[in-house]
Amino acid sequence: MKKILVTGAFGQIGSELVPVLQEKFGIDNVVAMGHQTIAEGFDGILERADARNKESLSSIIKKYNVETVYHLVSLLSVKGEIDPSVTWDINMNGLKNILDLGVEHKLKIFWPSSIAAFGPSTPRDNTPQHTILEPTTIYGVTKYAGEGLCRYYNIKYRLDVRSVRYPGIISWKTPPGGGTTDYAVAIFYDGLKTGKYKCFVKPDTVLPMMYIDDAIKGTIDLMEAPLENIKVRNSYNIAAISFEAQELAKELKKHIPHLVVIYDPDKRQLIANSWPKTIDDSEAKKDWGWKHEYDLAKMTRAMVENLRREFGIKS
Ligand code: VAH
Repeated sequence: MKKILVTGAFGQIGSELVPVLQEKFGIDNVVAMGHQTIAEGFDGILERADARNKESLSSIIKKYNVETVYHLVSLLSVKGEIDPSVTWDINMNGLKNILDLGVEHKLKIFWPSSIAAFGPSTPRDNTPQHTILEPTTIYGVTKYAGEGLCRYYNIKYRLDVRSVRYPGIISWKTPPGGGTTDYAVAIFYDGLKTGKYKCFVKPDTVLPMMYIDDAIKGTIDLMEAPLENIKVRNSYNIAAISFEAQELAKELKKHIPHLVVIYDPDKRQLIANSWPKTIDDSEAKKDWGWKHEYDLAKMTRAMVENLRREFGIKS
């Protein structure tokens, strides 16, 4: 059987996508590629490579007769601002390598964009699928540019590359990383471990969010949709739950009554202010049946239950 390659396999999305793909397609049919981050005790086919090295990618694709690639390698919004040239190199040259190899080997490719592709001039409520995209982070610029590159490769070479604009993803397997939306992960980690959390955005900050299980199911559903159903070739809007930071804190307090949240906005507030509050995902619903299952209460319950088990904390 031809194999699936997941690059960025040990990041927030990859750490949860790989086990689901292994379960669905068999552990011997999924190749997990990491670079600097490799999960200890990982069970499966493992390759270490830099997505900026096209030769390394090519040899992996040929070695395993890869047919499908989930290309997840990316520096996120906050870490991406440290050195924009490195962010452009990793996010864009890594993507172009995969697209070029996709044409060469007739691959089917998934690549995540983000609501970070939008900017302060984008309508922030019920953000349309087709609208103004003027991102103000280098991460957002690479997502906007990457969307254009994916659509170009589909038009020019008929490459079957598919994409969604992930909102903030809330998950528990990996600790909060370099993202602006990661306050919504850190509040669970710190809240459960210490009973306190210092939030880096204002209490009334609204951002579109999604529980990881919805993101993973939606990603695989998109990849399994019939080719003729895919009408959007830059990147589909998908949405689940939008809430204020203080609404999340209030929901979490139902599980941790003694939780104390202090709000101390920092420069990440400026990034959050540039992103939408709610997203119109009607085209994804119409074209390939996208729908989410986790609302705020169900997501909060799942995060608390999984992290209590992970940390060995009694309820
Ligand atoms: C970030 N978690 O905060 C990412 C995401 C929509 C934001 O792309 O940078």
